[in-house]
Amino acid sequence: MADTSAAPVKKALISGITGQDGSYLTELLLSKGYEVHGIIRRSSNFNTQRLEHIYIDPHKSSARMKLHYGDLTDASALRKWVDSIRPDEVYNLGAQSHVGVSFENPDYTADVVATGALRLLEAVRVHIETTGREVRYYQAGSSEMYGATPPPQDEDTVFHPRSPYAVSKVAAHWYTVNYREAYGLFACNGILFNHESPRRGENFVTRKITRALGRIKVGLQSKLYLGNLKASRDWGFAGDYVEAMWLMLQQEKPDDYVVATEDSHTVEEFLEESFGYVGLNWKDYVEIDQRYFRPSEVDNLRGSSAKIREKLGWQPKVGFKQLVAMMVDADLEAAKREKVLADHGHIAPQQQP
Ligand code: NDP
Ligand code: GDR
Repeated sequence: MADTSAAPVKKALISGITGQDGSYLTELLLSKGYEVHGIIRRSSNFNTQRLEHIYIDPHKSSARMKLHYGDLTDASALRKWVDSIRPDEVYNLGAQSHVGVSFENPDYTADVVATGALRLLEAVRVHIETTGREVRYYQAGSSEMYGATPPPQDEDTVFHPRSPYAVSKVAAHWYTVNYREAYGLFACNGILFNHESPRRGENFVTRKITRALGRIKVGLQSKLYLGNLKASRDWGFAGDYVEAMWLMLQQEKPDDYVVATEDSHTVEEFLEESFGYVGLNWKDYVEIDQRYFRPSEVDNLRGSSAKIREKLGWQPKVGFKQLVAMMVDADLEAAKREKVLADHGHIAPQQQP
C-alpha cells in the first residue's frame, strides 16, 4: 500500500471514472500515490456505485479521489476542470460505449465519443499553451475500429468500423494522432480489445450471461435472451488493461498500442464455459431474440499485442477460464443476496438488459 499521508506524486483527471475501467484505473492510480479527479455526469440516481468502496468524504484530508460534475458534451466544463485541477495526466475513458445502443442513438454517440474526445484534447491543448505545463493524454480506443478487417489485428491493421460507435472511435483515434503531430501533445491511443470483470455493465454480453446465470442458479430467472452467438471476441480482464493505459503515459515518447490477450472465443464458448462451471447446460436456458442482433456485426476480433509486450513489458495476468470463473463467482454471490431480499418481498422481478 502507498503511504497516503505523503504529498501526491501526480494528479490525474479521468473522464468516465464511474465506468468499469474508470473504477479499476482509479484504484491503480491511488495505489501509486496519485491524486485522482473524476468527471461525473449529473444523474437523478447516484451513478458512483463502482467507486463506493474507495470513496472517502472529501472533507477529510485523506481523500485523494475527487469528483466533479461535467460532461464530454460540455466544452466549457472540460476547460474549467483541466484549468483548475492542473492534471499531469488525462485519461479519456468517457463514452456511450454500447455498440448496439449506438445504432439507436447515433448522433449522441458521435457527440460524446468523437467530438467529446476533440473537446477534451482542445481543453488540454489550450491549457498547455497558456501555462507551459506538460499534460499527458490517453485516448480509450477500441478493437471495434477494426470491425470487418479479419484477425489478427495490430497497430498497422486497416480500420473498417461497423457501427456509429466504432466510426466515432476512429475519429477520436485520428484526433488524438493529429494533436500529437500538429501540437506535439503527449497523446497516446490504447487500442483495447474487449475486457471484462465483475464490474462490467450488465448489458454487455459476458456480464449479461454471468448475471443471468447467477439468477438462474438461485431460481430468480428461467430464460436468457441473446443475439448472435457466433461472434468471436478476445476477452481479457479489465484490471490488467488499466495497467497498460498507465504504462503508455509513463514512456519517453507518446505512441499507440494494441492491448489484447491474443486468445479469442465465441459467445457460445463463453456460454459453455460459464454454464459448465456451475454444472448447467446453457442450451436449456438460452433463447435467441432478434432484437439483440446488430444491423452490421463484427464477427471476429483477436488482437496481436506484440508491440506493448515487447516495448512496455505488459502482459495479461488473467486468462479466459479464470475470467469466466471470477465473473460467475461474483454474480452467484450477488444472486444469493438478491434471493434473500426477494424472499422477503424486497425487490421486483428484473428486466433483462
Ligand atoms: P463503461 O460504459 O463502463 O463506462 C463509460 C463511462 O463513460 C461511464 O463513467 C459513463 O458515465 C461515462 N460517460 C458516458 N457518457 C458520458 C458523457 N456524455 N460525458 C462524460 N462521461 C460520460 O465503459 P468501460 O469502462 O467499459 O470503457 C471505458 C472506455 O474504454 C470507453 O471509452 C469505452 O468505449 C472504451 N473501451 C472499452 C472496452 C471494453 O471492453 N470495456 C474496449 C475498448 C474500448 P455514467 O456512469 O454516468 O454512465
Ligand atoms: P462489443 O461487446 O460489442 O464487442 O463491445 P458486447 O458484449 O456488447 O458484444 C459482444 C458480442 O456479443 C454479441 N451478442 C450480444 N451482445 C450484447 N450486448 N447483448 C446480447 O444479448 C448479445 N447476444 C450476442 C454481440 O452481437 C457482439 O458480437 C464492447 C464494448 O465494451 C465497446 O465499448 C468496446 O469498444 C468493445 O467491446 C471492444
